Amino acid sequence: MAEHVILFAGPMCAGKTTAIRSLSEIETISTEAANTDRETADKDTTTVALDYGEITIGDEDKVRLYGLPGQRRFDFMWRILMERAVGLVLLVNNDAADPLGQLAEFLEEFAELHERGGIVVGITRADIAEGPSLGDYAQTIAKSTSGAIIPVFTVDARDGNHMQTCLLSLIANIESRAALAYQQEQAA
Ligand SMILES: Nc1nc2c(ncn2[C@@H]2O[C@H](COP(=O)(O)OP(=O)(O)O)[C@@H](O)[C@H]2O)c(=O)[nH]1
Ligand SMILES: [Mg+2]
Repeated sequence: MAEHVILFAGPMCAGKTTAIRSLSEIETISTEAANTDRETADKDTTTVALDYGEITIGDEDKVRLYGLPGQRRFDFMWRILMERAVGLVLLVNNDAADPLGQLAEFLEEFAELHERGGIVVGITRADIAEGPSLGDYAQTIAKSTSGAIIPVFTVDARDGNHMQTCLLSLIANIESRAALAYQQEQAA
């Protein structure tokens, strides 16, 4: 049985906790604490530690889903989990103050994962906020990365089907890279 660790990252309110809840087959574990950063987000609680859930793909592949804290002051946790991760679902809320800037920042922060694994971008809260177009997001991705294939979708983090599409496209990407690497190794 193959196991994958997939991370969920993105700004506060991007829908990380919600997405993991929508996907997980087990009761998710979320560590929330009082939000002390009301200027950035007017929420009562915010994720300071981790969200955790699990989903099985097919009958074999167990996927461990970890939601990372959105605030940079917790970014030591990003690094610890990044070492174990094969892929990243990067969620950006369309109603963030500067969603394209946030996207570029997160892509830079997780650059190691484009090279080693895969990234998929999900744009959330597009139903409630008029923000940049998918084309704008795709352009930011093209500018921020060199030649990485990073799909971008509009998703609703509350919708399990949307999130499964997102996750499956990421896993397909990861597996095709692994297959390619294997072929190259055999040919060498
Ligand atoms: N309308 C709408 N609400 C969403 C969407 N995605 C997430 N939300 C809501 O946005 C809020 C913030 O989500 P949360 O998962 O707490 O964000 P986190 O800070 O990234 O963990 C919650 O109330 C979600 O229900 C979306 O696509 N559309
Ligand atoms: Mg959260």
